[in-house]
Amino acid sequence: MANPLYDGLFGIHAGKTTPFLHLVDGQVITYQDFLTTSAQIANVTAQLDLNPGDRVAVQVEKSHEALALYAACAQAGLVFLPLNTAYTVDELSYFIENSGASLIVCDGKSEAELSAVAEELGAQIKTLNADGSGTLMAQARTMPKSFSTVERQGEDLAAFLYTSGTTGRSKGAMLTQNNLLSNAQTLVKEWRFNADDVLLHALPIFHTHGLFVASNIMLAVGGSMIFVPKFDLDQIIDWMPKATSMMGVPTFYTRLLGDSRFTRELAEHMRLFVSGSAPLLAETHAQFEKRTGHRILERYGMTETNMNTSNPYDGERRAGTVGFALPGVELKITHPDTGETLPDGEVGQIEVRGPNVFKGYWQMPEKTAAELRENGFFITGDLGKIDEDGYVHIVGRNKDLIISGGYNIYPKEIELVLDDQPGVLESAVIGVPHPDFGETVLGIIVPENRVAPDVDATMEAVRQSLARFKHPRKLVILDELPRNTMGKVQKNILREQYKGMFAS
Ligand code: MCA
Ligand code: AMP
Repeated sequence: MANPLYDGLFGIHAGKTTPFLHLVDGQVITYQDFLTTSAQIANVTAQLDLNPGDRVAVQVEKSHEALALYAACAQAGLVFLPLNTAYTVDELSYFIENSGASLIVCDGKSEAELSAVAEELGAQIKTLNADGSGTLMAQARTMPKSFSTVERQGEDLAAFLYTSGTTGRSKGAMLTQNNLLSNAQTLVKEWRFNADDVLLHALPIFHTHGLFVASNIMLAVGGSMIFVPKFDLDQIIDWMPKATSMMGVPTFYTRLLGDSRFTRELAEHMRLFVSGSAPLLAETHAQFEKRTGHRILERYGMTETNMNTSNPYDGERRAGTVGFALPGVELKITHPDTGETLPDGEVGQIEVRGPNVFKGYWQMPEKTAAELRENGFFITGDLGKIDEDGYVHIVGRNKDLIISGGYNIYPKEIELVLDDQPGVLESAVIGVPHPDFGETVLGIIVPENRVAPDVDATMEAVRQSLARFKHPRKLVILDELPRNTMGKVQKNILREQYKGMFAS
């Protein structure tokens, strides 16, 4: 094949006039419309002199043109680098510089600030707004409607997704064409998707879940998606009768359960509800079944690996577990110190190997070597066990990570900002239970000389540098942090102490 990812997900639909995207304003984008737009965008990248392997950093609202930009990158052999729309200019500058992006595509609202960054780093810049306006599409519309697909191999890079680290520096996870394509094809089979499926798509398209799981699956199978710009209960409830399936983070399901319009009748015709990105409480699973008669199918994945495990489509979907390793994926539980495989039932670190596992972190060989073993097993940083029936349970994390509403937050990144503020001696950031987001961020600061620092000014500094979803929902002042004999901050004690802070 000339370009496995493009051919396997997009090229196969050439000439099809069946719907691909149903937009909430009633517009329908057929497969051929979509491919025409993506070919026109690919022609723009050629005119900008981009070469295969160049990175395209994209921070735009969800739209059909934004998805077509992903297809265009695949067709032109470019590396697609989607970025959370909540990121601040500080955060973006790092990603753009670290990836060496040749082209930045951003919303018109960010153009002025990002132009300065682009100029400094020698990148070109185009705009794409939520309604499709902006300089990218203005140029694309003048371009030929077909593009000669650039030849690529399965091992060539298709995307970078940045994932933060325990040191506070984000790492660019390099995903190959094969990583993405093989996982989508596996999931199509496992979850029984077919061309008649209509997926209710309310996830953002800048992360694995909304882009490489939801969108790639529907592309692989030739189905359609109801493309909702963001999770909005009214729109979800309005559109659900037209869908067959939905994918979401646990917050989607708890919010639906909190709305009396979400009834058994509304969900009756649905074929499948999938949950992932964060733990689904067994209680939510049970409530959902009671309300709708459907058992949510929970699966487990990571940016670096796409999807690793899934509960069975047929067979028992066991609450509180993430099911079994997907076909082609090997999963083992190992001792965190020795790396030896542990017997079933024992808790250890989860390691995975398979065609889904990424190639490494961009320009970070030491970090790659620390997490991706030479034998191909990736150390996930999640702690788990395999029960007597083979179901995988995630029981904790061997990494300092908070997952809020499906977004990952690395405390170190916030602590670095807090520690820098006047009057702050040191800080600890922890995740505590939250009824809507699952977990939320709590910041604990220790003042210098026991004089309380200016909390408002400290929060303002956080706002300047970090995306909203990372902001501590509260800052608590403590005289000192609990430490063990080695001097390490005992976050478990703090988590226990503050666990009720946001309880419902
Ligand atoms: C928005 N806000 C958040 C979050 N989202 N705060 C904490 N955690 C969040 N997740 C803030 C906003 O800045 C705003 O602040 C307020 O909350 C409301 O914003 P709004 O845009 O209205 O958002 P929302 O409706 O509250 O959003 C919640 C959400 C959204 C729908 C759950 O976060 C979402 O779509 N999450 C999905 C994330 C996802 O796709 N994760 C997959 C990653 P203020 O209150 O000040 O106005 S991929 C992954 O994890 C792996 C690979 C996997 O296995 O899938
Ligand atoms: P990310 O960095 O966005 O790739 O997030 C990956 C992390 O999300 C995993 O390492 C897990 O800690 C977590 N995760 C994903 N799916 C699940 C799930 N179903 N249950 C519990 N944790 C999950």
